[in-house]
Amino acid sequence: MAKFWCSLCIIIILQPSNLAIARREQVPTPPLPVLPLPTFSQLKWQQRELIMFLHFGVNTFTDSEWGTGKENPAIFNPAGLDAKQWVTAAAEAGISLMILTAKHHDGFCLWPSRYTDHSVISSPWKNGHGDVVQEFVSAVKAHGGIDAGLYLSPWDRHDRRYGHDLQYNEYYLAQLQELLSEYGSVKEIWFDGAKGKNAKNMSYYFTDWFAMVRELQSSINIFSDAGPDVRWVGNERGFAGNTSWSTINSTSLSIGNASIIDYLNTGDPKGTNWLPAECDVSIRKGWFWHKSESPKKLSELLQIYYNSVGRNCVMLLNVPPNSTGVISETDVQRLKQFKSAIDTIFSTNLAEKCFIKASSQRGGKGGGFGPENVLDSDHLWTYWAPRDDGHKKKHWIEIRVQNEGLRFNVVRIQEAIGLGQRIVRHEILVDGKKLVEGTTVGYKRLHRLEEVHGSVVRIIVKESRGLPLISSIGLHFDPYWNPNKQ
Ligand code: FUL
Repeated sequence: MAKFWCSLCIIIILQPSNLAIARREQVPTPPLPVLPLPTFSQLKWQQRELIMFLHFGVNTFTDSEWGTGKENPAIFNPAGLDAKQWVTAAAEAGISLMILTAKHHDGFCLWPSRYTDHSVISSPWKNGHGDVVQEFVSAVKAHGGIDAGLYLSPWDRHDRRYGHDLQYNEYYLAQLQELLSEYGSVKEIWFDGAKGKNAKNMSYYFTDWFAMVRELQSSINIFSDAGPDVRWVGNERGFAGNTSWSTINSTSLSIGNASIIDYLNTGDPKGTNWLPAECDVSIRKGWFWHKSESPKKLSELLQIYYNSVGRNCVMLLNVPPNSTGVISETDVQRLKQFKSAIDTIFSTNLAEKCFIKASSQRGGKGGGFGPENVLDSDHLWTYWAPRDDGHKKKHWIEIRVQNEGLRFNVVRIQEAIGLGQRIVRHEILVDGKKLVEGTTVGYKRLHRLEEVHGSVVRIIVKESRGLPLISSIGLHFDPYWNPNKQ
């Protein structure tokens, strides 16, 4: 009998915690990912949205774009070089990563490399004691919140080792080691596939280069036409494809191959590699500063933004320092306008004051995957997930305003890409009328429309890889957009 009472006591004591465990087992879990997934560094990169490119070197002083390699280092003398001013301009534009051309095709090195005299050492700037890369990384570090990236051109028109596979690859690797071990943390390295038609034959040992980069920098992203972390978008206008997958098959890619530009531009829903595209474009016509050029109009920059960031990519905007060594005031002003325009458009989300409803939700009400998640400030890890009912293909989410209607001309949709890029096709209906037939969404999709007045906006996912997971939705008004004037 004593045994019986004892067992009963134990059962009574254990029961509440058993219950708690049982209850916890009922909390809906996140769905399985759809592979491939981004790495931690690729996710960070994607969230930057805007990166600054800085083309600077001997071309800045010769009014040219591709130096011959025969430039006399004596021409390099940016008497007022002020890397802090570059960083301030970037910070004011909301940019968190800046990439400097440490060496362009002309072979002139902006740092005092041990392996060549064709560098700042032989220039009159600071009597040959200057180091632009050092000034750049120090300014970035001093500012805080901004990261440094470097561009090291594989094609080198100056160095005599170019064209001799072993010697040049060793030279290039030696320079990579200098740049990636002596200047602190580097978050992106740019391997440019460009090479002139009559350039010497040369095989680059990319496998060795990439392995060395990974060894020296733990959280770096490697850019080249073909990745391995970030791919080229296939043009220098800053435009991603209307369909834009972060996934692609790396085995179909190679560096400097003109026949793959369309594939690079759109990516591949069947791709087994996560390799998102970066859209490089210059604020001016040229990549280097030229006295005769001026920055693009605000409307052009905004169009590029919509076609890059708004198409699941990152915009890499080149802002070239001038021959004094600073970013020209015209460009600084244009960057400020650009930032202020983006803030004006996106700081108000008209959907926030609306009711939100969805076709279904994973785990039911209170399960953590409701449609209200698309209106919070997290654009990655809180999301709406529909119920997994196997056969049902069309999932939708709806924004509804009760009294006065909505007036907007931009729809923003974001997927929870941490669990894979999924949406293949979607539609947007306003008050029952179809206004958009779209394809991919990805990290961010922006649709610019003619001004819309309405009260019910429904986003229908027509096709997706697995369940669609939407992390954010915005309805915005862009006062700079005039569809009839573009
Ligand atoms: C190209 C280069 O040839 C241009 O000069 C510039 O650096 C651009 C970003 O990449 O391939």
